[in-house]
Amino acid sequence: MNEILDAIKNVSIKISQTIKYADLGYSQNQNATGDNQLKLDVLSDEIITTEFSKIASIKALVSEEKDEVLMLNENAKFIIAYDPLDGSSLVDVNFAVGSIFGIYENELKPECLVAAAYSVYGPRLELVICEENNQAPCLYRLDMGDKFAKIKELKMAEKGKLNASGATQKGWSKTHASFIKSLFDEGYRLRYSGAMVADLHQILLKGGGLFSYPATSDCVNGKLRVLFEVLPFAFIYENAGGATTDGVSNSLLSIKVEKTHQTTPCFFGSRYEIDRLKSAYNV
Ligand code: AHM
Ligand code: MG
Repeated sequence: MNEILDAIKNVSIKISQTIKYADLGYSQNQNATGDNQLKLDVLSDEIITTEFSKIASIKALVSEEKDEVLMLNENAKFIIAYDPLDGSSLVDVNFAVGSIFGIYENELKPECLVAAAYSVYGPRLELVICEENNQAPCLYRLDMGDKFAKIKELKMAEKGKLNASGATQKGWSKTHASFIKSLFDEGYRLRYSGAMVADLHQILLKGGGLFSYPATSDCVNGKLRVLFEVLPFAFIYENAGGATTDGVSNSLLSIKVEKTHQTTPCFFGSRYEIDRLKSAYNV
């Protein structure tokens, strides 16, 4: 596992350098869910594939930017599912973006998730790692010597003040729209950049609030991907004392994974907001 976490540190530094200095623009390809792949998405995916291919304990890689599972070592135990560059369309406006990693043992299902991490490419390079279940995630920051220094353990408060509500409002259900309005009526402040990593990082570091990406009339299963985006963050939030749901079940970590690029409605937050959302959604 340490080898994998070291590799995540290395690729985060390399991707951060690539974002700073590489040429921007669209590549000719589309990924499995039909998005235009930015060159930076492809470069980031290549950086991660190259680095992880050196590690004997990794069985396979599953990437948001690859249509198929990439088998590395048939008899090894870890499968890594990752989004190499989440929020990549925001690089051209110089917003913070990130990479997300879920480390699964033997099978791609939530019960097999053994660690999760994400890096944030913002004014600083930060990394959050949750090394195992029932352990608080830890915040690291790149120091002047290009080493990740441990900053602190992350614990969420019971209730926050931020409300990050994603997706096109005209496609929201009445239930969702009135719930989000009720949070604003209660005094919550809007914070939404459009990069999941940056938005969830803000809520986690500020102690609490709600991030939502609901089902909409045109995307009934939401937009965010279960294996690469949703489960790693659910693991981190719940281990930080927060809570999650898909609007139907008690936790995002009880989702049944049926296909690699599956999406789901998702809600992450501190306990108070998720409890309120569950009662609004009749969970
Ligand atoms: P991406 O993986 O193609 O970058 O898409 C995922 C991003 C998330 O980072 C973000 O939360 C969401 O898409 C924003 O979508 P919207 O603009 O519909 O709110
Ligand atoms: Mg993404």
